[in-house]
Amino acid sequence: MASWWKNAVVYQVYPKSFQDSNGDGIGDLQGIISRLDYLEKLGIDAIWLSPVYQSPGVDNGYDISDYEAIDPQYGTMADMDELISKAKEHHIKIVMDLVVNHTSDQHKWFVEAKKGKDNQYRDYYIWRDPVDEHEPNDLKSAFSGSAWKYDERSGQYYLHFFADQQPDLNWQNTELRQKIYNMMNFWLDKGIGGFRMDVIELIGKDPDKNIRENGPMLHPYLQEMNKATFGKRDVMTVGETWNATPKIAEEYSDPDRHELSMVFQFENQSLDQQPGKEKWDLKPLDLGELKKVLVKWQTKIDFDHAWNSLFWENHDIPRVISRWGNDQEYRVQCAKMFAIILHMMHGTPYIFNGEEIGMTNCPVKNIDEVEDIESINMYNERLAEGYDEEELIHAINVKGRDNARRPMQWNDEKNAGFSEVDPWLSVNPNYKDINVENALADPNSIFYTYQKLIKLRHENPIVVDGDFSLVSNTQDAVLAYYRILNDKKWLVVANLSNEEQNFVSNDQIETILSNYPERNNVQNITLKPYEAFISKVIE
Ligand code: TEU
Ligand code: CA
Repeated sequence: MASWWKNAVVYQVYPKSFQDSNGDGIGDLQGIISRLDYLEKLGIDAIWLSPVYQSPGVDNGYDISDYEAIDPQYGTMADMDELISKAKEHHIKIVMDLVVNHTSDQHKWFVEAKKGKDNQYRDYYIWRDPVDEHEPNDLKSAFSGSAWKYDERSGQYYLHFFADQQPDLNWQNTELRQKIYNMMNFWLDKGIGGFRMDVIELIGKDPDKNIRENGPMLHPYLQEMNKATFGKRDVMTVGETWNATPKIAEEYSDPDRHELSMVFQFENQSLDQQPGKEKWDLKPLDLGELKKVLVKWQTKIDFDHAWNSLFWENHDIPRVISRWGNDQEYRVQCAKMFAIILHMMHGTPYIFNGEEIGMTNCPVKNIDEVEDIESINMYNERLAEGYDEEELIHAINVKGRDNARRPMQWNDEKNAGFSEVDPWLSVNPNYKDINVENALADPNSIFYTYQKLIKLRHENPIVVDGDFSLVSNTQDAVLAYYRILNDKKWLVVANLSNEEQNFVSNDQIETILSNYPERNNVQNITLKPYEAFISKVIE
C-alpha cells in the first residue's frame, strides 16, 4: 500500500484554543469546521486533533473519562462525524489523539476499580501495597511528586505517571488491551486518518523494576495492536516517544516489524536543560548543539527501512522562534528560516496551530495567570523547597506549556477573533499585529512560506525521498545540506543565528525559495541574520 503519509504535511489543532463558535470562550469542533477553508488554503493533508473526548479537563483532555464520547464543551459525536466528512471534502484527514497509557480517574473503569480489590476492573490499573507504610518505590510523576497515590478505601497505592487524576492503565491485562483495540476500531470505522499515540513508550512499564519507558513488552504490545486494529488500513500512526534514540525510532517504524508509521522524538528539547536535571533547570542554548541533533536524526535513521517525523512545536513545548530564534526584530525572517530547514528535511513535517503565522511565547508576571497543571505543580513544589519565585516564573515563561496554548490569533478584533467572550486562557497581546488576516493579506508573510513549502513537498519527489547529505565545512551557526535524488540535487542553506555568517561553495545554483532577496551564486557569500534559501544545483 502506498504510504500517503510520507508525502503529507500534518497540522496539529489544539481544539481548546483554535476557534470558539458558540461564545463560551472555548474552542470547539464547529469552530474547526469553520476554518477548514483556511487549512485547505495552507495546503495541509491531515489534522492531528488533540483530545476532544469526554474529560474532566485536569490535563486539558489528556485525562479521558469516556473514549467513545465527545466532551460537551467541544460539541457532540454528530459534530465529530461532520468534521471528519467535511475535512474529507477539503482533502484533509483527521488523526485522533490516542491516550491509552492512562485514563481519567473519572473513567468508569477506575471508578469501578476503586471499589475494592476484587472488583472486576481492579487489575486494569496498577495497585501496590505500601512498603514500610510508604510509597512502594521512588517513581516520580512527570507533574511533580510521587507517581504513587494512596487509596484510603483499599489501603493500596495506585500508579500515575502524570497527575494523580490520571491513573496508569495496566497493559499486562489482556482484557484491557482488547477493550482498547475495540475502541480504536470504533474510531477507525468512522474513517479517521490514524492516531497520534500519547506517551506510547510508557505502555511496557514495569513499576516493580522501576521501568517507565521502553519496557520489554512495549514492542510486542504495539505489534499486537497493529494486528488487531490499524494494520490493514491505510492510516498513519505516530508515537510520542521522549526517550527514543534513532535505533529505537527505527524499531517502531520499520515496516517489516508492523508497529507504527513514525514517532516524535524530542532530543532538542533537552538542549537548554542542565544534564540530569529537569526541564525547568535552564542552561544557555548553543546553536551548534541544535544543529548536531538535527543532523543526527537525518543521518542515523535508515529512511529506506524506517521513517520519522519533523516538528518544532506542539502543545507541550514553547514556540520555536521564541526559544531558538528572535521573536522581535527578526521574527518573520527566523520563522521562515526554521520552516525552510525543517520542511526540506527527510521525514513527515508537522505544523502546530499558529506556527504558520509566527505566533510567539506569551510571558506571565504571576502564577495566577498560569493554567497548566505541569507548571502549577512545579511552582508549588519548588516554592515549598525554597526556590526563588522570580526564577520559577522565568522558567515558566521560557518552557511552560501555556506558551503554545494561547488562543489562535485570527484577526485584530476583540480576543483576536477567537471568541466573542474572554477566552479560557487570555490571548497574547501581540495579536493586533500577528494574526491570520494580516498574514493572508501580505504576500511576503510567513504563512505563504509554509504554503510554498507544502507545495514543494507535494510536487517534488526529491523532498520526500531524496537522500540527506550535510555540507560539513560550515560554521556551527550555519546549517547547509543537500537533498539528492537520481540526477537531481537541491542545496538548502540557513543561518541559524542573528549575526552575519560566511558561506562558501562551488555549486552553481538557482534559488527556489528564500527569506531574503534571491541569491544567484554561493561562491563566497555573507548570510544575513537568519537567512535561509532552497536552491537547485545546476551543472
Ligand atoms: O506528554 C507527555 C509528556 O511527557 C509531557 O507531559 C512532558 O513531560 C511535558 O509536557 C514536557 O515537559 C503527553 C501530552 O502531549 C501532554 O499534553 C500530556 O499532559 C501528557 O502526555 C499526559 O497525557
Ligand atoms: Ca465554544
